[in-house]
Amino acid sequence: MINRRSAIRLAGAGTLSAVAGQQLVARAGTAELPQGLALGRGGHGAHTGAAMSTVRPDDAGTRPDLEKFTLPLPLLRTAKPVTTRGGQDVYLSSIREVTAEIFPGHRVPVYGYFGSWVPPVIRARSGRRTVVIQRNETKVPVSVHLHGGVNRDVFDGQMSRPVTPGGVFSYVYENDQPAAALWLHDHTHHTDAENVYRGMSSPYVVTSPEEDALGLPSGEFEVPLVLRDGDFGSDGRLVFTMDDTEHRSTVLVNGTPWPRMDVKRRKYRFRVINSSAMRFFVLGLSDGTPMTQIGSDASLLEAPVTAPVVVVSPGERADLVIDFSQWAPGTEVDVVNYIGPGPMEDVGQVMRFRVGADAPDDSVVPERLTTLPPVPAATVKRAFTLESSEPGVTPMFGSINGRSFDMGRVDTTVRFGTTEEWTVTNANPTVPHNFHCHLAHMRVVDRSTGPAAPNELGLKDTVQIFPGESIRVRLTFDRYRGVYPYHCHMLDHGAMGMMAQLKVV
Ligand SMILES: [Cu+2]
Repeated sequence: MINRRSAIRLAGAGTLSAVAGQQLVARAGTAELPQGLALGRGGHGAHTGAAMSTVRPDDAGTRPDLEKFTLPLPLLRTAKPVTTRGGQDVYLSSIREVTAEIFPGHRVPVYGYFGSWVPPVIRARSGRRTVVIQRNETKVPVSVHLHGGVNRDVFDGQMSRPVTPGGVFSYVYENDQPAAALWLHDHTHHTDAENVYRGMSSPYVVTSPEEDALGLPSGEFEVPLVLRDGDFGSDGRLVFTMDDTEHRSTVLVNGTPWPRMDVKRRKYRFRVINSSAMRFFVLGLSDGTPMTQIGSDASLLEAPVTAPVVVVSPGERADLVIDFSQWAPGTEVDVVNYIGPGPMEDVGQVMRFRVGADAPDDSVVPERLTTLPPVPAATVKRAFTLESSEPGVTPMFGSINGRSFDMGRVDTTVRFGTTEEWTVTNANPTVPHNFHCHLAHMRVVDRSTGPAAPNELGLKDTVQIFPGESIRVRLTFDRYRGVYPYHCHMLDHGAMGMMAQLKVV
């Protein structure tokens, strides 16, 4: 059994092979699939393996030739509100089918928030309301979830509240939560895994005066890095095959395969968002230099954590500071990934930094970043077991406590104001999962394999659970009443049924 600890140990040694990666992140997947955009698909009813089966086209995995680290990293622009009056910032986003030149010379169909494959970042302010008017200009139903956001269920972008083609919905986000990098992505019932894969994804950053006062790298030196993988055909189009983790072997950052970024010799802050549907990244720098992690999912850490590897599962974020003044001008430093599946010459490479000239740097990383409330005592205990089909087993399925997702069913009723302790177990022998809860942030108590890692002591909304492992988390439900989902954030697993709903009453 490969557990988290051994994965990290292997990763630290740089020896985690594709074979071990395959054991860790397993694959499956056969049967029919609409090629290109999943337009007019539908007809999917129950979450059964048969309904989700797909077949991979013959030319999948034959992506156009590309020399790694030649394309420049796109720097994400900041979204402009259409109005800032009335104490709120209002943004207008069209969700569209657009074309993108992911591989040079090949324009291919994708989806885009703000009508773009590389959409801008919404920058919200803690305590100030944001309204995002999403216009669905695609031919499929959509639902936009603010991952990590604490919002009323009507604005939570859930499966049961789709915006139909041609429809418009105004999502209201109070941002009554700490500074952190959140993530807007599709959450439509049954099709979210494919919709996100095809581009319905964009970063959403909450800032605060308290964070500003820390003096962290900012402005052009604070850079969102949205990571993901993809499987591409010979014409450069994205190929989606349900639950196929093995073949999504092209690594993209900000929508660009294996990009290069020219950096100055100073500190940068990188907001890493793992927007992959299925891929875990075990990130490091090519020469083993440690990175400084200052935040994770939904808050800063109380104190920075310095480590040579950072693990980010789908939906998780890592707020990192790298000081490039420790390398000579002209040095090339790569971000590498120590874990499969897929060929390590591809999935082991993420992006390259090319260190340039000196630049003034008055930024700091304080030893004390924030103060979090103590982990509360719990009065209710629950246990959840996550399980999916093992690789190659059909029909494919996903379940929580033995039940596949049913949108009409409330699985867990929670009393408003209560703190609960949940023990979440991954029952699979080889397949990793993670666990994401809407509405309430999690505090990690410990794991069956040992204490919580220092970088998971902040406010979490997504936690890794390796095969055979359990994690204990506490959640306080004192913000809103209503119905919210909790699920594995390996999106294909969620779409296969590893999802359930709680109701706060
Ligand atoms: Cu899973």
